[in-house]
Amino acid sequence: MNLGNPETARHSPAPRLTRAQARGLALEAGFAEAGAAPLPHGTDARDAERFVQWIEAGRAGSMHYLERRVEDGRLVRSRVSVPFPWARSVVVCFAPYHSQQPRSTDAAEPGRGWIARYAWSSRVDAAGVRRPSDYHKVLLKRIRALETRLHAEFGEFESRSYVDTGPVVERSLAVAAGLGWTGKNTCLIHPRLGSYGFLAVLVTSLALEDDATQLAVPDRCGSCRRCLDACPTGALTAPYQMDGTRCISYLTIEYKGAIAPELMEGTGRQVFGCDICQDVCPWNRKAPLSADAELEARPELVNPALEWLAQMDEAEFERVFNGSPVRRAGFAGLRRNVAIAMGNSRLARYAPWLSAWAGTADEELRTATRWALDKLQGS
Ligand code: B12
Ligand code: SF4
Ligand code: SF4
Repeated sequence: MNLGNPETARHSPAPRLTRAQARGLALEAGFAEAGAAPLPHGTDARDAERFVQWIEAGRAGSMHYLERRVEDGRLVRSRVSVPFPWARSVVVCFAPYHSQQPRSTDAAEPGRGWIARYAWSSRVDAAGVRRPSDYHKVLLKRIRALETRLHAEFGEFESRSYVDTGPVVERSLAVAAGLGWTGKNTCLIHPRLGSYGFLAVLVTSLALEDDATQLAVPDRCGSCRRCLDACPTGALTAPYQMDGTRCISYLTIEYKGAIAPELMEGTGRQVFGCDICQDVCPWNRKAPLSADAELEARPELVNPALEWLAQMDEAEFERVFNGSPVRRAGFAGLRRNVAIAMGNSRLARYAPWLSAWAGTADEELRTATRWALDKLQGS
């Protein structure tokens, strides 16, 4: 292409991104898989409708950032074109975090809590010390490297890179980009890599070459219902439908406040996030283990003893979880979750911990503690 000759430049069509090119550069940037979709994509209107219904049914609970609207009333996240009218394509990348450690659904000693697998991540630094890592930071670096690479290739164009926190429904874009299908547990399942994986998206104003290599991945859940049957709080209200306000992941990470008794019961031993509907999924049995050196499991976070978490003061919490996704729950939130897990353990040895917390001014901890003490007394 001769961009040096103004005549030629005026008449040659704008360069287009191809799927193969996007995928190749994403893999070079450190992702395990990637796909791309033109925007608006083929199911844009359907997905927008689903998102609107989800929000209007109150499924987002206290996650008010999901409910933001523009002046004309449209939900910001309903379509990529709402926040980014210039968007013409999206590259969606997948980074697996599957590891050899046990599942939350495997038998464990009583008195062990559960921290979601995605939050175990760590890496060994230059001095040989293992440090907590957070996928947001790790993958943002990679998706920005991809963005820089595309700018080197195509010059000036509009672009935005996100990992989790952007105003887009990443799983919807991942399906459109051909990365997998939406499972009945609402997770994006890659046919080879399973669902233990993070998504990162790059929205661009580049046109995508219509190269016809895109094949939608068919829904392979079939007649399976394991996730629906295993969800302890009834958060999966129907296949592909999640009530966020009942999900243990929401309750233990996002929700600040006192949790309803029946949901505390269902929370079981999960003290941060929840893996149950993925741990029972047959597509994660076949998935290869992740070899990502920046997302390696920290052994101490696998089946942690509730005593270890309970004895932490704020300084220790910071020391253990600074740089880790677990920090998002906050010290007070994690302690509330530990109190609930202690109640669900029915182990009388936790009564002194719970009694010591019962008089706290913190309402969320007080409610959880009193409920847990009742459980221990009833056991
Ligand atoms: C809010 C949020 C949550 C909420 C709500 C989850 C939910 N199901 O909506 C809570 C706190 C509960 C949560 C939990 C978890 N989350 Co979260 N979360 C998000 C966030 C920020 C927004 C999701 C959203 O917009 N939800 C609204 C609904 C409508 O959108 P959705 O479920 O994502 O969309 C799909 C389905 O709803 C489906 N759909 C809707 N109706 C119907 C009907 C039919 C018939 C069909 C087929 C499909 C369908 O269409 C969409 C895609 O195709 C995204 C990041 C992002 N910016 O997108 C991460 C994200 C979805 N979370 C992620 C992760 C890792 C988790 C947890 C595994 C963490 C954990 N271990 O605790 C759990 C998984 C729980 C689960 N079963 O989904 C990953 C998911 C990766 C994957 N492989 O799917 C994301 C993409 C973050 C990331 N960048 O990696 N999360
Ligand atoms: S993450 Fe846990 S609580 Fe949430 S839908 Fe899955 S099994 Fe249910
Ligand atoms: S457990 Fe079964 S129904 Fe649920 S997501 Fe996996 S394959 Fe689909």
